[in-house]
Amino acid sequence: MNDRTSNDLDLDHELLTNVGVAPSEATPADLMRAVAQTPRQQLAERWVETQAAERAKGARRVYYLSMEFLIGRTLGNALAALELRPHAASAVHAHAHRLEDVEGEEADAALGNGGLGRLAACFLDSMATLGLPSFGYGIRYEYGMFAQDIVAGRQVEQPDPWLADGTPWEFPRAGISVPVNFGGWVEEVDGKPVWRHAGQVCAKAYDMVIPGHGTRKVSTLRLWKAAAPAHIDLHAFNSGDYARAAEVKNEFENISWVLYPNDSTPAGRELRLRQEYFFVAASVADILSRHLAEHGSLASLADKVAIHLNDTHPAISVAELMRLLTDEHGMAWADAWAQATRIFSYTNHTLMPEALETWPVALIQQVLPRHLQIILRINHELLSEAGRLRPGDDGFLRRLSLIDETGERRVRMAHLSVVGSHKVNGVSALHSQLLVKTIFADFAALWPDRFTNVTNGVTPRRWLAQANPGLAALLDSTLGDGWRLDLDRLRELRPHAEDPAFREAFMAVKRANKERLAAYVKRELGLALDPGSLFDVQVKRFHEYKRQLLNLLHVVGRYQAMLADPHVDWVPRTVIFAGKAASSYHLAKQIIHLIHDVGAVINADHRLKGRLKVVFVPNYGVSVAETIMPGADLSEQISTAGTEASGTGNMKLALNGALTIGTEDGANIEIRDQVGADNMFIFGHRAHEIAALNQGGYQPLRIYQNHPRVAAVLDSISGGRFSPGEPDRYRGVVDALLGGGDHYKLLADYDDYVAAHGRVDALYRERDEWARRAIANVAGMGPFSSDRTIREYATQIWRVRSLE
Ligand code: 26V
Repeated sequence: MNDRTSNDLDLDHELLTNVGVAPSEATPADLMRAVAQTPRQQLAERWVETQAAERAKGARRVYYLSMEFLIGRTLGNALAALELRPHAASAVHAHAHRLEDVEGEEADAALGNGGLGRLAACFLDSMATLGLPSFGYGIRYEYGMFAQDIVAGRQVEQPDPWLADGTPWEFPRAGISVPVNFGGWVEEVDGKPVWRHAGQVCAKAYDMVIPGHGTRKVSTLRLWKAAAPAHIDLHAFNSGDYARAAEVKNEFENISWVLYPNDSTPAGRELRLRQEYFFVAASVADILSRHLAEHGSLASLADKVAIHLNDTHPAISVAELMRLLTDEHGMAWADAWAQATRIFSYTNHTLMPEALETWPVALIQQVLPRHLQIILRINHELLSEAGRLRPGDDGFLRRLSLIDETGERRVRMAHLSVVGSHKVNGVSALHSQLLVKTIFADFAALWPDRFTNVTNGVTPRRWLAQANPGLAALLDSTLGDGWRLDLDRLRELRPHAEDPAFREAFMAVKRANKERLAAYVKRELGLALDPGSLFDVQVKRFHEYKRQLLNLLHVVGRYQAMLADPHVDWVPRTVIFAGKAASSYHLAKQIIHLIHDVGAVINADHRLKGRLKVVFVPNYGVSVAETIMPGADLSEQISTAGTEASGTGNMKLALNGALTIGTEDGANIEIRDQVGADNMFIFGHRAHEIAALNQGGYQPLRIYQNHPRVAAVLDSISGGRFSPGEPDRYRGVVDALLGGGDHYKLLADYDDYVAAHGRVDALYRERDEWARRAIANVAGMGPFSSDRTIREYATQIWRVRSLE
């Protein structure tokens, strides 16, 4: 079927009629808006068509509930999906601009913190591409992830007003507005509970159409904006009290103002709980009204609806669905529960105990009194079932309970999610094994079949085709273009690794990408990089468990070794860091500062002859990642074994031809199984060995005392070698290792890590051999397409099928 609109972009017309500027005066930002109009119109048509087809077939749909969607920019992806890119490029050329520059005018939609949010965005791309009837539901934050400035080596957070100039990509659904209630109390009326709420806010729907690639099918990302109910501030306005009217309006609208940037400790704030319930209530109501419109009765709900909980943030939807089915629609509790547990499924994204979400019972009582009653009833039934299985085992019941009774009583959202779901999955093989051995061991004893694994993946459209056009073109000319929709085709690269001409072409692409990255760094930081040096890259959120500090210890150790032996033929290295630290995470911010201080000393030391450089690329996000990933030679995936649930940056880097230096953690293990252990640099203690260290009195001070090289590195940092103006600046950082017990075992893995870097250097000297192994990495990445991941969810968990 052909689009009604022509594929040739009439930019002058769009500029005049949609943007409202004279074509001769259009800025690149104007051009961005003008170019967006054609894909926007085509997406609108495809959306209408997709909805009609799904409705006509009475399709079962999956609803992906997530507080975060880290979308990044949309224009490039939309043009590619709609096959409009050549048309757009020539139209922009006619205006004497480059399409890449015009694309660069779009603000990132950074509605997420990191891995979890980006995974949700990759999943939408795959759901659309596979033609799965699907909706993502989330919050239309006015302000996304904070922008990171670096001032004198320190992180400074700036607001991210990504909607300030509007976005061409949203479709406000004026007719879709859902009232959401808060607070108040519960009354019994004729023996039935009635929630007398104290406040109400309106959820207004804004859709983003998610294009599928190689299909006309699209998916929908429906984001909710909080608004005051229309009646509310009329009185203040009428009486001319605008300040009071604005205040009232703000009290309602603040719910969707800002993404919680806290990736270090769960934000136990009331506003956060309100955000969670706000988007859950609007989404579940929307799902039920669509179901009733299409099928007329709720009896078939579980046959037509799958709801996925992306982490525990939407867990309150279990209680909300029960409330709607029983209180509002009069369904019997047991029938409603049978439906709910067929409908929900849940993904856990971290084992770290401090990251597991709990809410004080008293707060839920205050904000959601009816939901608390429902949670307590679910708990009662859970504990009865468990008590029948293990009579008298109070420890078992206490550990399973939805309520943590130690100290202030709190609701365990992970437990609510497990109890309400028919499937619970981890995000890599190791992570899923550890889940049933640790935090969910008791639930696994109760319901062993509920637990499963679905290893993460990334979309090859954004992370290869779009981010790395050079490699994409080489793959197209070598394998054809089928890899975009069938990443397993990359396997066919293996024989080409033995072809010298292919290796040359591959390395030329890598070189060009390194030059592009170097040019970006030059523009942003004024720092010149040597594209001939080994680009050693660690990009991710800053967390102690991810061990950016271990990387930096290696850098300092190498610096000392180079000064001790300047005549050795050192392999030139550029060590690149990027990532944000949660604003309240002091130690993580200190490490960012230390990276800058170490960089300032090393980059200015002429004795090194430019053979070591340290760079911190500010404001890491989706668009910055698209520039960094293709330019990396070495991918640092060095978390303490057993701590990184999966990682997805590891996949993006390997897919772009970087070799991994990494621990046996998360998906690194499965990547190794696919690309081959010879093509990776694995080091460090394994998860069970780390567990043993934790049991057996690990003593980092011993390592310090017995390893002069470790001591020299730590002493130089704590002694002020990199902060001469404030010699004590990094005492605390080093104390966390030596005095604080080195929780993440940096010192235990240091020697093996340095040895692995020695193997990296040796291989980098053999350019041809490096090329072979880099190609082997790309060739092995087929299984890490999010298309594979989504197929597994669709068949094993959601039981949804493509309409085609
Ligand atoms: C982690 C931690 C770690 C310790 C301190 C407190 C804290 C708070 C939040 C988090 C992140 C939790 C959720 C998350 O983003 N997990 C990430 O999900 C990705 C997608 O599945 C996965 O690739 C990452 O390994 C995982 O960290």
